[in-house]
Amino acid sequence: MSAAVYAALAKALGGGSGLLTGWVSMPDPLLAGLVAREDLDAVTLDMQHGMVTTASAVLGIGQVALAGKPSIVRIPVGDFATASRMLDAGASGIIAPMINTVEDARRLAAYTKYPPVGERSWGPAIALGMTGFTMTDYLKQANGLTVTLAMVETRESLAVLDGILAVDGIDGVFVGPSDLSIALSDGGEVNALAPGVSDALDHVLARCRSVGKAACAFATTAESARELRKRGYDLIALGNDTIQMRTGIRAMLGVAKG
Ligand code: 3PY
Ligand code: MG
Repeated sequence: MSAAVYAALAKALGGGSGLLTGWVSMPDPLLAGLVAREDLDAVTLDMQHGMVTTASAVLGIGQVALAGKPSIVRIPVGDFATASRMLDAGASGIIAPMINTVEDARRLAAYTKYPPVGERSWGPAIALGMTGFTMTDYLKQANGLTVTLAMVETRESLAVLDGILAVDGIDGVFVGPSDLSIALSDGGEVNALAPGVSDALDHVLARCRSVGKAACAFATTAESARELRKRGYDLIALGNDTIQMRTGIRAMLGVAKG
């Protein structure tokens, strides 16, 4: 991977960029490579709900790089050490779920940004070779060339949104509409398309815009991805591999069975 591919996500993100990321939850790195060859801006490997392990994420980042795309990794809840590790493995972005307090956001930034912004420990084992940077160049540039996104998917998170966005090293937020729908309905429903979620998406976009940080979200349908792009979202996940697999199978079955 070239430094240009590594930096592509950070460079393009912002100002209503409407980037689209694939989302891979199956652990086989070849699937990440397959998704990366579609007309997407990035591929996200999901270590939270997906079955992507540390080893398969590292290999998946390599496959995505071979296809000339940047990788993003969604880490498990609170597993900030894995965020550092995935950046060391060449990920260009980190999505951290359930960032519910300003302290959570500070910890996330600490593990993903080098001093003076954060406390990321030195050791970009694979990223260094992938980018071709000298150690000094990597140290100086990695904070700006990688993207740290805090997930907003609870009432608590919405309540402290401005505080999260004010944390140096947090480049933007990523809305999880399904968890947010559960939270806003007090456990009553999971409905990423609920009106309350839509209002929250508007609110998040406005707050991000006001401080020049990225507004990102997961789309469960193609229509909602298009709608989020129209609203001015900067990065949108276009469903995920399991949604796409089931949709594709059902569509083919529907035709085959008449
Ligand atoms: C959510 O919708 O809650 C997500 O985390 C998207 O993957
Ligand atoms: Mg979620």
